[in-house]
Amino acid sequence: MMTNRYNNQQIESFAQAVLKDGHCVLPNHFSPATLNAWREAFAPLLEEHIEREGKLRNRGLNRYYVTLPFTAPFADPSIYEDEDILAIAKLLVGEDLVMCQLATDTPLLGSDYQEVHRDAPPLFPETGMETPPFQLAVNFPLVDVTLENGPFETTPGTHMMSKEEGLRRMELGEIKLEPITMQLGDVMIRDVRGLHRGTPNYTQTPRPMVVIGYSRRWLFRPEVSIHIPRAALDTLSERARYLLRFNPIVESLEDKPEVEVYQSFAY
Ligand SMILES: O=C(O)CCC(=O)C(=O)O
Repeated sequence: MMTNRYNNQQIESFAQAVLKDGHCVLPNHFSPATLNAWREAFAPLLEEHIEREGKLRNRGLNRYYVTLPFTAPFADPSIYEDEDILAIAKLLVGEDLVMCQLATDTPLLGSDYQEVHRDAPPLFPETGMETPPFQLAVNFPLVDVTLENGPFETTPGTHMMSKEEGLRRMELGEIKLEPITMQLGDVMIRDVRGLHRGTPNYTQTPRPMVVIGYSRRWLFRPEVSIHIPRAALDTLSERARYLLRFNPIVESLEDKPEVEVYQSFAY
């Protein structure tokens, strides 16, 4: 039985931090043993990915976006149905939220600074105005993230301004990129509109960062989806089936696109 670590007031203040700054971090939230098992299972997936489509280099040199298969160890309700994370996410993107993405971002030795970007366009670009949140990334690393192995860098408050305005204020020095170092087990919840970038990994060890996407029920991002094996459906909780309700059901996880669909990622 999954339980909350945080009380309502604490949940509310995490949600408030995301609304104000664009992100919050839940320290030591997931079990390192679980994440170590993910890291081991992920290593061959990364290798296959690099062999298959490494030449596309769409995330920058030596940096890869890899979708995780919805199977063990990654199809883990203790992670994607975490009570605290769902409670915070519901305050931000609604009680009827959906889970729409299960993937990883991994810089390796030889990676570089990315262009500063957001992960979603504004809903109403012609107004120049931002809205309440509609898409969240729940990020957690599969190793400790230090200043040496490519910390994610983000900027407070830029999710509520246009990209142009955010870049202008960065240029003026009013807003600065902040590296987010993390321990294995820490979880970041962020509004994907915040201006951010990946940074170089100067070490020999890959730095996988998982991304679970939760969004408003009406948002469709054709770039991402989770293929749910039909045989797994009966094993899911009612809540999991609800969270995953708009994802494609497949007969086999082998029936997947030749290359990652999510190639164009920066807005
Ligand atoms: O992995 C990271 O630290 C950031 C990657 C990123 O922002 C992206 O590829 O969109």
